[in-house]
Amino acid sequence: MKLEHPMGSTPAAAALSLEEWWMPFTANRSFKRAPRMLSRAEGMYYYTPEGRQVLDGTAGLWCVNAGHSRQPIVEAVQQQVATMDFAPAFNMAHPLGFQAATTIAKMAPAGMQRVFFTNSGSESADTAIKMALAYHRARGEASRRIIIGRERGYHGVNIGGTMAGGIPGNRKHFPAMMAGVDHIRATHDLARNAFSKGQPAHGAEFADELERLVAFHDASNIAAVIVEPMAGSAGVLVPPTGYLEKLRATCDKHGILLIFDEVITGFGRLGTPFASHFFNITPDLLTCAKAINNATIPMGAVIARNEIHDAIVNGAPEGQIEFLHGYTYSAHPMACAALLATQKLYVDDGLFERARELAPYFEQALHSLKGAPHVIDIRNLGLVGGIELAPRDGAVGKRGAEVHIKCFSADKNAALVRFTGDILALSPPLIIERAQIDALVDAIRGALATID
Ligand code: PXG
Repeated sequence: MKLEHPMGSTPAAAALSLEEWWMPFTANRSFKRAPRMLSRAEGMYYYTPEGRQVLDGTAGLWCVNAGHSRQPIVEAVQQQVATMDFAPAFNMAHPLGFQAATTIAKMAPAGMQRVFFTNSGSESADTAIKMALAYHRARGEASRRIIIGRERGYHGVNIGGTMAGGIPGNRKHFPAMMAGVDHIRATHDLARNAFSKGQPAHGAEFADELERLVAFHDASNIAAVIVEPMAGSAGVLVPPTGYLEKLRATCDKHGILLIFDEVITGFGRLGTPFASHFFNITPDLLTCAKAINNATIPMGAVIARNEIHDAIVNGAPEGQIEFLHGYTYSAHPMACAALLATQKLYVDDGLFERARELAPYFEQALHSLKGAPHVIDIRNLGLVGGIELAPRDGAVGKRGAEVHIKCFSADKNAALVRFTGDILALSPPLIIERAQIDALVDAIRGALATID
């Protein structure tokens, strides 16, 4: 469609046709009746077409960890598009792809130094599932095909991730796309753990469910368990103390691969490169995306234990493609350029350490909302926060949506806050200042005071 505005200007919603863009994960009709638009971003802030400043409480969608439009990343991408816009990665390569993989491998847990590039978290999840199946087949255990996910898990929207995922609404229209999945229960336990700070004390025994499923399906049929070490999308579900250790031990005992989906927790969100470092548990496969390159250009990756790579690659005849999988845009040169600039910025600015140092302040600020209207739980880990509201009678999810809209629309101290049903989620860029943490919490406090 012809642009009716000069390049660089940002038309208000009224000047646009809103019909054609079928928006993702959006209530299209109600959104288009009252659109919320963003047109510029810098550092900790978004700006609307009318020029309102909105504090970014969610790092975009959990992804802009270094803050918006950072100059070193901007310059790296500009330079790359002018130097080489695209290069194929199937039986061809470019140096940036290797540099990007080496950079990620250096920060990955010990023994996980093989990196496969994708373009999103969804693609990373499906790639990891395929790797798990290929690994068992390469070792002569082709019967290991069942994937175990967890209720309330989110692994994106491709077939593997949809089936392994545990959010009922995301699955119900697509039954039986992938046979051979089962799920352990979610770890959320409001009765015992409400208002926990950091990891909740109760619930390690939720991991015992895995033994039940092993007994039911038999280990010889199970390929992998996929979980988010800390579940983000379903409403910030922090793993109880000892839970992940149990999952790891059960997987080890039965030869099952453990996949950590670190699409949200990767790259400093918990104050460490990965959640695997934070919890000191090494998975077999680790999926990531989002903050890998500050969400500048779509990109994701699967980081594999060396042994998994070796079993698949060395197990195939020399000269043949070993893993029949990949994307046109795997290791896209611009995504790699953004990755290298982003990872350098994380180090130069000490952003992971900064997240670690800020976490106690963030925790305290967040928990000051205890006692505010409708708040029934507050959860936090690193620079992630979840605030659970009591649902309104007969209108589950409405309160969460209203807080989101009120925070965004406020004339003063507007803030972008995510909501999943009646759970608010916070995941600010790691550059956030203490005063901005206060402003974010105040924005929510103000919105809570005005809704019924
Ligand atoms: N795994 C996890 C753990 C995720 O959080 C994906 C996979 C899929 O990534 P892509 O790049 O394909 O979208 C995600 C994505 C939210 C929200 O508000 C979370 C995500 C995406 C959009 C919104 O909680 N997570």
